[in-house]
Amino acid sequence: MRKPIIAGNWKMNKTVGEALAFAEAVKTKIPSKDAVDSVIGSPALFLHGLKEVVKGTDVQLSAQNCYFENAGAFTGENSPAAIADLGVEYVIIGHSERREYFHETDEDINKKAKAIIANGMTPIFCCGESLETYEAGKTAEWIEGQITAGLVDLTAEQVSEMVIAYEPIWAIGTGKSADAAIADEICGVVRATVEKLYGKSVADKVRIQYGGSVKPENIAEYMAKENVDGALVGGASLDAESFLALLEAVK
Ligand code: G2H
Repeated sequence: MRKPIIAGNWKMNKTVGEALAFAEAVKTKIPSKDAVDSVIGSPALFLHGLKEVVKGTDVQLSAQNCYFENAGAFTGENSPAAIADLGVEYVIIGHSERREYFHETDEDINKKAKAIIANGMTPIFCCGESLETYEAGKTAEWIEGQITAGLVDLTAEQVSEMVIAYEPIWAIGTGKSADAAIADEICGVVRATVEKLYGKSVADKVRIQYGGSVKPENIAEYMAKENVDGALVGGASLDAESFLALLEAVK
């Protein structure tokens, strides 16, 4: 049995005050960690303060990116070692917005995955296809390519502990979600790719999220699918009541 994992991805939203107020509002209301992993994916700026607020509760934290070196002359970047030192559990990598606007490559994402794991955190590794690729019927080969390139040189054990998020780019923030059958099919492609690379026991263990316009009203349809173990949620994770409703729907 794979434990569900719901991760909010706040993207570049909120002020420190708003972030801390959100954490105060949800910290005692979230379901037990035994039932579901509840993760807030916050801008790096707020992680220190957030950790202070949620310490001792079942709220877990994620960064939305990091660099692949732990220290050095890399102006403006965030060190995975420093993020881990805060007690942060996850880092989102390879989100389509990072790939598109910040030109991140599969190779960069692979280096980040290794650095995150080396620092004892869990990567939430994103993959997903454009509308053009989807309409050309090339989604499966695209996803297989992103996963194969992104996981280079990772061990079976490391991959089995990872979270992989499938986010079709055409469903992100558009209000146009891929329906649950499509999400299940492509999350199945993710699992099959992991099986091809690492074997069945790793594929059975790795957790796969669907992301793209997930909200409290539709999350149950996705979670009912065999290959969907959780959700990476943007817009609907920004409001505390909505975040709690997402978690309530899956616990
Ligand atoms: C996809 C998702 C969160 P939203 O980017 O990663 O955002 O739920 O707003 O589509």
